Amino acid sequence: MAKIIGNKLENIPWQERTEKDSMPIWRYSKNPIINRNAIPSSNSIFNSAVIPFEDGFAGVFRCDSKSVSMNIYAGFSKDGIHWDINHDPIEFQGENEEILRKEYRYDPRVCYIEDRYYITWCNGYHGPTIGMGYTFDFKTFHQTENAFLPYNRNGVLFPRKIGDYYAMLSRPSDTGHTPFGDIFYSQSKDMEYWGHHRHVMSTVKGKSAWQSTKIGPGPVPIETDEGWLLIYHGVITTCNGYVYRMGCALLDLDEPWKVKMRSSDYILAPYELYECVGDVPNVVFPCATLTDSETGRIAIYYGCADTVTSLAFTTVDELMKYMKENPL
Ligand code: BMA
Repeated sequence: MAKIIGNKLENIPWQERTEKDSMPIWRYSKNPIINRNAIPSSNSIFNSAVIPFEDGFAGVFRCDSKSVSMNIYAGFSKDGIHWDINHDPIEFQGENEEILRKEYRYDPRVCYIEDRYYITWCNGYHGPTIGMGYTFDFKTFHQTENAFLPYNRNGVLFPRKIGDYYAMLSRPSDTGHTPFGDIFYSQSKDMEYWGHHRHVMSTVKGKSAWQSTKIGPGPVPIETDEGWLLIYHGVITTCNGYVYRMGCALLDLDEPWKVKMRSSDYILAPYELYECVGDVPNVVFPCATLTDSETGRIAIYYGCADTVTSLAFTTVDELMKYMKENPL
């Protein structure tokens, strides 16, 4: 039995699996938990990140507006299911006007490291790159330098230093809808300059075609005594466009660019109507998890069809067993 290394979270949102649920991940019965019009200006709210905060939860949400511009908004919840999202986007403070200039912001991740909540997102700076900032209270937000040159998406921090370095996964890309993409690992002494890049994993043709076009890291990796559990998205190109599914892998604890296990079968795919129908059909896109080290429970937050936000559940044992039974 693998153990999650981390905090207990007694109030983790949770629902037991039912007899109907045959996959390693099962959906919350009242999905979606956030509808497209949850704030007055929004066209869609999806691909968003949550984290334990005070006696409840906080989050950073991707809300695309009715003019279809992409921005990120703070939100709060007592139970992780019902959310109050601010009606105004996050305004960052910072040293550098050049960096604060906003083109677009989307697909945020939130990671608590040492004393603060770091936010990474896909940031428009002459094309997409990884924007970075932090907050202590989800009220005042500070923006720091972009982590990489354009073009890059899906910057996901590890929740602690590994060796002497802070660590981040990302997926180098292009300016458009990127028909390629592998996951890479980068290291930093100071959270500003990133280097010592390592390749982590590639797409798979043939045998595991759901991840044949591109793959990208999803939520902040979950530390276990057997390795870092990584939930990621995998994409195939079909005659009707891209289809986004979810997979999982186990990365080495000390050298996370080394993949110890990876499942050949996906762990979640667009089956339900709210995952198949929306602004971009057939997309499930995970950006955050909550975990409870006591029970091994994992709650996954994921965007559906680029329109709404949903919740699904699993445990560390389910995912480990699935990877062992369906190895790549
Ligand atoms: C990716 C990103 C995601 C989105 C996905 C499917 O390139 O833009 O935000 O969910 O495409 O449209």
